[in-house]
Amino acid sequence: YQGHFSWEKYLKETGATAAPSSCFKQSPTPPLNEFKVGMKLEAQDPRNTTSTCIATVVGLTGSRLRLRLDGSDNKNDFWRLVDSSEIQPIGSCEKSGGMLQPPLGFRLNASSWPMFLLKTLNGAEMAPSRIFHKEPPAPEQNSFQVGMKLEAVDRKNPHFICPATVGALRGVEVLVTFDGWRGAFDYYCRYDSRDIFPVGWCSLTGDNLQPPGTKAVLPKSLGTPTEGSVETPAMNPTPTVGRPPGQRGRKPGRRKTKITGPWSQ
Ligand code: MLY
Repeated sequence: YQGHFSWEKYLKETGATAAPSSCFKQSPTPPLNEFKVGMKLEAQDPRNTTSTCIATVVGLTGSRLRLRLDGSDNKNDFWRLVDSSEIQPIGSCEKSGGMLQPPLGFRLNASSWPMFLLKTLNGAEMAPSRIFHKEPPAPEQNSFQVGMKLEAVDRKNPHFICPATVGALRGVEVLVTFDGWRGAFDYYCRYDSRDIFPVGWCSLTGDNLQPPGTKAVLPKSLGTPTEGSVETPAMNPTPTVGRPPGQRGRKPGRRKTKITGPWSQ
């Protein structure tokens, strides 16, 4: 589901190009999501990655699962692709000689973990191993280029996937900048991160792609040196009347102006 956002129009308007799918550690065709709400599986605890825990599928979105660790609260849900190496069928941990651990912030006394584990698995619907997919291989190197467009998970709001632009490169890392959000949600990640996807991913998985934000970024010539300026000129309406030279730069106070895009369908 794309809402009213059209990549085709947006790429034309911004004069930008989409990062080729060969840049990403993602399957060329998104993996089929056959999980069901309520199914249980094993997952690495995102807050304590050396622990393997029991998780329940509490939601489905495209090729991703919304997971909640059994014995945890509902404030720490996390999202994983169905071909993530961080999830596995129940029994995998024991097979490899490991022991299932309570999640960080287990809501009961640690001594009640063994009994809790028995009860949580008793009569549970366990996700069958055939619906887990093998993690795709990583590309050999970082082949992103500054300015390329992509779809990326907003890590502060990980249920959102949004239009983004490569803002910078730093070795194996990529600066993911969210279009129309003036830097507030940007992050560096490895080029083979599972949180970045080629343009068109959400329309293939049926995931909901957010439209770009509406916060204008001032052109480089008008912004302060620290201000983001990675968006293309087409995105940055230049004021028709400028302030006299010497008084240039950002006016004090919060800029209220919102822009609406020409990229709507
Ligand atoms: N209510 C939040 C959500 C922001 C989401 C930004 N993402 C999509 C880049 C806010 O306005 O801060």
